[in-house]
Amino acid sequence: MNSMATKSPKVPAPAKLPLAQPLKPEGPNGGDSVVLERRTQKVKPPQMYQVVLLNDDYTPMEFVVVVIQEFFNKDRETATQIMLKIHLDGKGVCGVFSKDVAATKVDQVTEASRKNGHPLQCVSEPVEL
Ligand code: TYC
Repeated sequence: MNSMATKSPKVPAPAKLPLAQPLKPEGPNGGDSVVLERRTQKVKPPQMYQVVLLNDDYTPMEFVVVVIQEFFNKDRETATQIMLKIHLDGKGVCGVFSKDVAATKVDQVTEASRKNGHPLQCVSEPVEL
């Protein structure tokens, strides 16, 4: 006897699944998903360089303040604070730049200092991470 043909179901049919949802997803991401693997990061930020002025006994304070204002775009108050820090500690950072820009700052400061007869020393050094 064919029960399907003669009997009506005793339990209601389950609610139909939404059409968009596959009945049998292929794996945890479904059928058409792209799986991204985690990789170690390859792109690092570029090494930056701090431009440092060194103290000496001969360069006038006023000249150093003007140099810091002109070449490192500091206002007079900030430039004065940096100059005094150099005077007291022996050295001080005037700015942080890419390698090429830092080298240009060193050249500009050194040239201006020699032209004016001052022994002011300016160097660049890689910023520690
Ligand atoms: N020590 C110098 C003076 O007493 C001033 C000075 C400050 C020089 C900073 C260099 O980088 C310097 N005249």
